[in-house]
This record gives sequence, C-alpha cells and structure tokens, in this order.
Amino acid sequence: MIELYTWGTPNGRKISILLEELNVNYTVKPINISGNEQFSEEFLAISPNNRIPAIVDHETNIHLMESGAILLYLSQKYDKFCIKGDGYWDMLQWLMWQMGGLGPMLGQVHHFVKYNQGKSRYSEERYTSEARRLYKVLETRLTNRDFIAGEGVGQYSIADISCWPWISRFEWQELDLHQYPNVRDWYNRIADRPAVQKGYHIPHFVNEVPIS
Ligand SMILES: N[C@@H](CCC(=O)N[C@@H](CS)C(=O)NCC(=O)O)C(=O)O
Repeated sequence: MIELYTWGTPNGRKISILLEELNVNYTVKPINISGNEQFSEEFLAISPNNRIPAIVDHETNIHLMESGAILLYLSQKYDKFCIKGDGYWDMLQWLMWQMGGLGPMLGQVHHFVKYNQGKSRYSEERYTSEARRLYKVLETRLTNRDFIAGEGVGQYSIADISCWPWISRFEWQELDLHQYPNVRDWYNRIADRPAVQKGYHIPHFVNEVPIS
C-alpha cells in the first residue's frame, strides 16, 4: 500500500494523477500547507524539505519526497507511463525541464501575480515574461505532436503528467491558452482523461478542472 502525503497544488496533483492512471490502491494523507502541517515532526521524517508531495511505499519501505523522483519511482515500479529505450532520455529531459523551469517559474508567477499583485512590478514582469517564454517552448515542442516526449506524435508519459497541473493554472498566470493552440489542444486532451479528472480532486474538491 502506498501512502500519498499531498495537498491540492500542482506538485501534489502530479502524483495523485499518476496513481489514478496506474489504478493502484493508495491512501491519502492530506497535509494542509496553509495550516503549516508541512512542518510537523511526523511529516519532516518523510519529507525533510517540508514540502508536499511525499510518499511511503509500505511494500518496499521506500520514503520519497520531490515530485520528479516520485514520478520516476512509481512509473518504473509499475512499468507504465515511463518511455523505454532512447525515448527515456527524451522523457527525462522534459521532466527535468518541468522540475527546474516550468514549475519554479510559474510558482513565482502565482506568488507575485495572483497573491501579491502590485507589490513588485519588476517581479511580476520578470516572471510573467519567463512564463510566456516557457509556454512558447512548450508550444513549439507540441507542433505536430500529441504528447511532450517520445517518438513520432509522442507517448503519454510522466513528462506530460508533470507539466499538465502547472498549465492547469493558466488563469492564475493570466495567460490565454488560445495564444498557444498546440498547448491548448494538449491540455484539453489530457484534461479529458478520467484519471486526470479524478486525480485533480485529491485530497479534496477545490474547483472544477479549468477548461480553455
Ligand atoms: N520541488 C518540489 C517542490 C514541492 C513544493 O514546492 N510543494 C509546495 C506545494 S506545490 C509546498 O509544499 N509548499 C509548502 C511551503 O511552501 O511551505 C517538488 O517538485 O516536489
């Protein structure tokens, strides 16, 4: 049995979406990060960086923090949504792109544009222009492709699962997906998946999955 420590945020949703896609049994341990539960002793023993998501796999006794590591672990354990052969490295580079670029930069947009608008014009402009640049990179990547990584039109993988929940906050980022038609098609294609609809609402319902 896998325990998922999570909250309704993009990094948390990556893992609940993958677990739903894998159709494995798991229990959810909500960690209310607005109530500072991420700083409790019990949680720090599993996630020393005091961030969600984290998992404990009681079958293997493996404890993991960092969503990228968790996506790799689960997709390899269950041998699904992890591209094999040369495509593995393609998938990995896009997963790293999300972990090192898309996620952290969009996180800054949420901080300055959604929650602290007007406090720092410089930061709002800096992170919004970086967000636009990253959306453009994804737009170009998705030209004539259905999914981010893999040969031909690509293959649905943890590269998509890691990026999708960040793009689902396009309204917070004040970005119009119609300006990025390939991203929009990809976003809607993934949003239609039943596992994505289910995983989005873990640990509880916050809002409907945004549609563009
Ligand atoms: N690189 C980490 C980032 C995790 C992260 O930033 N989680 C946020 C929620 S999306 C969090 O737990 N924030 C709590 C806090 O800021 O104290 C990952 O991908 O797992």
